Amino acid sequence: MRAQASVLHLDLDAFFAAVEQRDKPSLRGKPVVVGGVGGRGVVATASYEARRFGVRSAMTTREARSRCPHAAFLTGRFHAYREASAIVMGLLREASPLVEPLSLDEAFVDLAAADLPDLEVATVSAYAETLRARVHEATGGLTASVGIGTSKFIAKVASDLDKPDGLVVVAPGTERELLRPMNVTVIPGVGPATGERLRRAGIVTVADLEAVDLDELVRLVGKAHGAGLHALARAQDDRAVVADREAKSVSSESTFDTDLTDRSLMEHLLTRQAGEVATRLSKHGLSGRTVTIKVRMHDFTTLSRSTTLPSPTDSAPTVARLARRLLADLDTSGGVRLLGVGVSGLADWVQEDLFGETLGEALGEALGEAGDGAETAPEVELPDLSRVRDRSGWWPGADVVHDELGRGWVWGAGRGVVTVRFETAETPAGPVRSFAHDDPALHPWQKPVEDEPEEP
Ligand code: TTP
Ligand code: MG
Repeated sequence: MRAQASVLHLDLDAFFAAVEQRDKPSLRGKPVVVGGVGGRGVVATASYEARRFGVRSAMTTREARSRCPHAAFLTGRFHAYREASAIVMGLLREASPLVEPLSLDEAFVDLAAADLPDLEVATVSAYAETLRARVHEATGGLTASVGIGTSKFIAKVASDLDKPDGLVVVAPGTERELLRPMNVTVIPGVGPATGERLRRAGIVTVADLEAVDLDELVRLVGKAHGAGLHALARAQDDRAVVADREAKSVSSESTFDTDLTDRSLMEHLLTRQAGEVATRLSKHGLSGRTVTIKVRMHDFTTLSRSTTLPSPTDSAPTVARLARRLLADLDTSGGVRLLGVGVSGLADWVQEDLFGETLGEALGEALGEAGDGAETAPEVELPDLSRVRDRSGWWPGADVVHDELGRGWVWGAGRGVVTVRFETAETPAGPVRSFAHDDPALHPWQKPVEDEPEEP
């Protein structure tokens, strides 16, 4: 714990839903649910208007529909979320060289490394308000909640206290007071299982937890966990803000605004991504031992699978082969919305020349294949991804463009008819028109593909 409140945590409000409301003026101020809209889909997030009806992240879309039938149910547009995220992270990096992103919409910022005259509560508060205003302006209207405190733990707790569009600075010395009445689940690492174990022992609040001595805690939740809980219950947290976590891995991923089901296409995409990753690795003179794939399913569950090699590689065929092997173990029959390949466990050297053959053999064994090292990409024609649509062809929320009427989004589709609302972030709420689903004047609109940012 620091002497001054110099750790800032920023988290965008109802992130995906807020981006949708920004880009779809008719939905501003209305309940919006983003997630898998199919029969087995789950909610990724809901606007605060929808949360009033009890809609929550990870709830089934079916349940969300029954709680808030009049909400707009939209499938995600990840290109727009990534773009907004990049703008926000860029602003934070201007504020301080020490920025640690945790996900697309949240990050820690070390204000001790920022250019501030001092770290008094008044100074950091004013700074945070400026930052929030900048985020609002640069993203075209997204709001962020910010917490500031003497540690990561406190900053993160604080950013949640006055959500949405809030700022809470926890003055040094008031941390324990703040935590005491809170439920133990506020502590990082206390999930439902640990929370339940503690509850059975009569420990519900942080104050209850504080009263338990270390030995007893270790008995309750185990040694590693017990020590951590004992410290965090007393607001003791010395974790540093670590910048440039993305430098610890190199990855490439693509999101498809619709579900991919063709296995050979997925393999082809992984192979291509492996090639990109390998190129970047060798460009920077890096290699890595762990190959990871990331797969987001049709219902927004995201899985990752990884495998570790005996020695580092920067070889495209090797990464590709491992990636495809990892995919082979996953059931993707429901459809896939995102695929990615990453290499981590980086070293600044490659062993290939000296041990190339040995490595090839080791790999072959690891893969249960002959270690001949020869690699051929599967023979598939790569379709134009802008043409890959789901079964109905048009999914709710998708960006479209009409030859005469311009840009809009799919409001609904079915029975051969697609209904579009013609509006964008820059227009007022626009008119609604329906078309035959194969109307030649109506096209999917996609942002031109850019280089994917590297993943933390
Ligand atoms: P969160 O920051 O947890 O949620 P949020 O920004 O929607 O709402 P708030 O912070 O105001 O409470 O997550 C950020 C985004 O991550 C969210 O908009 C959607 C996505 N997400 C999922 O896809 N699945 C999930 O289960 C969660 C929690 C989030
Ligand atoms: Mg958020």
